[in-house]
Amino acid sequence: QENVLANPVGTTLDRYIMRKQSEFPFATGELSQLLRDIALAGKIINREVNRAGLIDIAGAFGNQNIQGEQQQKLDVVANIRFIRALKNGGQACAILSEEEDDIIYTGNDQGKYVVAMDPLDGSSNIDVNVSIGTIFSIYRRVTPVGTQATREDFLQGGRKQVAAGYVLYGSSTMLVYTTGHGVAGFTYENSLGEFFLSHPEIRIPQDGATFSCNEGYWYQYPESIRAYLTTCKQRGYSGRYIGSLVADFHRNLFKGGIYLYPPTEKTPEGKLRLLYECYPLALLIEQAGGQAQSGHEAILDIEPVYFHQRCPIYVGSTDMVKEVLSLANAAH
Ligand code: AHM
Ligand code: MG
Repeated sequence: QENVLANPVGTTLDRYIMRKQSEFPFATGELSQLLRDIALAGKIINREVNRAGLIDIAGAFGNQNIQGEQQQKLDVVANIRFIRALKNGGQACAILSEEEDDIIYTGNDQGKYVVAMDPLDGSSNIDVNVSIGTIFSIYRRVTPVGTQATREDFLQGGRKQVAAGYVLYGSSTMLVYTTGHGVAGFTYENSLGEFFLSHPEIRIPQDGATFSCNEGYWYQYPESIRAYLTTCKQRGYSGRYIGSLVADFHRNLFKGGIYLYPPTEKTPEGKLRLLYECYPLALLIEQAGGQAQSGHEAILDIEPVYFHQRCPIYVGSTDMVKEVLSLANAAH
């Protein structure tokens, strides 16, 4: 494990990605390049997020006024920026976004990868200066290089992800990602415009004392979930719910805890989307030593059927996820 403090200059994300790539002598560097493109998209979205409060001030965006984009909502802007970065990068042949119904073609049919993403998650927090995030999930395409990507490329299933991660726009901006060999976290240094390795090998505590869910739905939750939450309260656990998935997930990843979005009467499949919310976070949590379950199976084992599919999710510290599942199973 790298001693970050011993190296005052620090390891930039670019250098880290390059060093990791050299561990795979047969790798062509295309995935590395794609990860760098995603980091660039993160920086660009970070800039937009940082000046979100200025959005209604005439002239604040200078030249961009003529593009008219300053009138758009920030999640739409993030979607545009992200797609543009991947188009310019050339490694992704197609994108699936929460913001759009169908596949977005980048025009790079030679690209070997497809990316599913939620460009700006936490819509209820965007306008009120509360942490929000970008989530991404990467697959190697199954269709031949040089042809147009198809649904199959995106519907491979969570275990086929070759990389996944998120950018959290919080008190600091952080990028956290995995390529299936552990989880690393990088913190953005604004004045240098670089992500620096700050958390080389992230492991989630085995157990925790924090639960994160929207308790406003209490009377819609299944009995077994209410029983679990009651147990948490009897033990004096903390309730923490930001309402931004990335931020809630990130806190629990570092401190231990569980995030729950159970089925409710109104949303029997839960609310969160399988392809660009649940799969990527499930890969991250498994790589960090935690668990992500739907109530019936591991999230990564869920068969994907359609793009904007939803699923219930219980994700976080292994012991907590196991306990909620044992109560749910006992109820059946
Ligand atoms: P969004 O994609 O419209 O932003 O919805 C996803 C968000 C998550 O970030 C968050 O965890 C959840 O929805 C909150 O939902 P609720 O308001 O029902 O608790
Ligand atoms: Mg979302």
